[in-house]
Amino acid sequence: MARRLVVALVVAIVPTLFEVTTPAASAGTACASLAALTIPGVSVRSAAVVPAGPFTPPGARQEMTLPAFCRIDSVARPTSDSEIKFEVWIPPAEAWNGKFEGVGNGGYSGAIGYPAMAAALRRGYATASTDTGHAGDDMKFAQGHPEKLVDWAYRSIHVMTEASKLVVRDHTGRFPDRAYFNGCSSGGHQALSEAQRFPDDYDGIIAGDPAHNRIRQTFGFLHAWIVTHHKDGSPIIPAAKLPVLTKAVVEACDSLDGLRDGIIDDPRRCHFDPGRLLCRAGDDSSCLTAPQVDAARKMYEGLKNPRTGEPIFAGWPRGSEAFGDNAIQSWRQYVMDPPEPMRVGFFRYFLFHDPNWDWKTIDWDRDLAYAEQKLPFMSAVERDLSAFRKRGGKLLMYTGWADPVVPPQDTVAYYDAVVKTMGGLEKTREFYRFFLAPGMGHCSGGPGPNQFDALAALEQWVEKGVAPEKLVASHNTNGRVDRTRPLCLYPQVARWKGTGSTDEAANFSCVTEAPLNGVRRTTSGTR
Ligand SMILES: [Ca+2]
Repeated sequence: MARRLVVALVVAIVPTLFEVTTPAASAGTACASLAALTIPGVSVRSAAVVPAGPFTPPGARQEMTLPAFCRIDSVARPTSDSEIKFEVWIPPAEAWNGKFEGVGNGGYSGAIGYPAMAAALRRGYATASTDTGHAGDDMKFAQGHPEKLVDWAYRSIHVMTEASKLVVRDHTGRFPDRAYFNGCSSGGHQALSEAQRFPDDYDGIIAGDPAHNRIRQTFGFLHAWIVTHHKDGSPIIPAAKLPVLTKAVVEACDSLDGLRDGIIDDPRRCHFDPGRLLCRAGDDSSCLTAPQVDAARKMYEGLKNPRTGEPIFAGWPRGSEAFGDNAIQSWRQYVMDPPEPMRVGFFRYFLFHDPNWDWKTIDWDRDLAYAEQKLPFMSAVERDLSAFRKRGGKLLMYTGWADPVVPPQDTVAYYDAVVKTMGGLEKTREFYRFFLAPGMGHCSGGPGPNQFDALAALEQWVEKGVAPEKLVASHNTNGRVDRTRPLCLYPQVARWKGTGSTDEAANFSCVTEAPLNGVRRTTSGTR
C-alpha cells in the first residue's frame, strides 16, 4: 500500500517535470547548442562533441578509446533536495543505430557508469548513466535526505531515462526507435524496478544478478556477518580457509551433474556438509575448527525468523566461498572482510536515523516488518508484471550460480513467484526469460563460462521476435577462450551430448531435468 502511494506520487510529479517547452526538433540541434536545451526539472551543464580517440571520464584513472560522440552532462532535480547527475552520449548520425541504452549502477553507486556507456557507444547506441543522485558509495547520503533515498532507490533511473530520450530527440530529430536497459547487481535491481514501476520506459530490459530484494538482502548481510565473526569483529573463518572449503565442495559435488569439469551445475543439488572438514587434532590450514564449521553451515543456511522459523533470506550457494583471487570472488568482500556488517548504514541512516545504531539490538522479526512497512520503495519485488507484458516489453534475466554477493536461490525464487503470478512458465517466457550461469560469480568471473552477449540476444527478441532459447557463454583465462557452454533457458540445464570436447558449447544440449527433491524454497520477501 505504502509503495503504491509513493509510486503514485512520483507518477504524478514526473510528467509535469518533462513537459518540454522547446519545439520538437526536426533536423536536430547541434551538439554544443544542446547546452541551451530546456527541460523542466533538468539543467544541462555542458554539451560538446568529443572527438574520436582517447577520453578520460571525470574521476577515472584510465583513459578510454572511443568513437566520436556528443556528450551532454546534466542534472535533474525532480524534488528540491534532488541532485541527479546524468550524462547522455550520442553517436554522430552516421554511426547511430537509432536506439538508446540506459545502463545501470553497482552498489549504492554515486558514480556514472562510464565503462558501460563506452560499451553501448561502441555498439552505436545513444546511451545514458546517472550517479543515482548522490556522490560516492557511502550510505550517509540519505541521512536527513529522504528524497535522495528515493532518487537512489528508483527515481533517478526513470528521470534519467525520460530526460535522455528528450535529449536524443532534440539532437537527432527523433526519439530512439528502441530503448533498452542493461544492468547487473544494483543495475539488476534497477532493471527489475523499471519493469515493475515504469513499464513504458524500456522495450527490452536486461537484469543481471539482481539485488532487488534489497531490504531482505540487507538483513541477510547483517545476519551473515554476525554468524561469521567473533565478538571482537574478526572473522571466524580465515580468508585462507575459504578456498579450502570451495575445493572440498567442488570435489564432493562436481560429478552430480554427470560431468567432472570443476563446475557445480546446480548447487541446490549439493548437500556438502562442512563438518566433513572438521579438524581431527588441533587446527591446521587444511581443516575447519568446530566454530568454523558452524559459521560455514550458517552461511549456506541463510536467515530465518527466529520466532516462526520462516525463511527471511536465502543463504549463499555452495561453491561461492572463494573461487578466485579477488575479494569479490568469495565471501570476503561482502561478509568476511568488513570490520562491521556490510550495509549497516541501511539501518543507521535509512531506517532508524540513528548513526549510533548498534547491530546487536537487531530484532529479526520486528525490525524486518518495520523496514518493509517503512521503506518498501527500496526493493523491487513486485511479481505482477502485467503492465510490462502488455506494452510488449521483453525482460532477460541472468544470474551466476556461484554468486557470493546476491544469493542466486533468491533470484530463482523471484522468477518462480512471477511465473506463478503471470499464469505459468509458458506465458511468462513470452516476455520474461531467465538464464542461470553455473559456476559464474557476481555478474562475471568464476570457474564457469561467464562472458556472453545478453544485449544481442535481447535485440533479436525485441526487434525480430526471436526469443532466446540459450545464451552461449565463454570462459577466458588470460584473455584466451578456453571453454564455451550454453546457458540454458530456466529451468533447463546444459548436458554434454556424450561426444566431442566438453569445452565446446556445440556438444551440449539444453534439457529438462527431474525436479529437485526435498529442496526447500528459500526466501520470498514481500511477494
Ligand atoms: Ca560438474
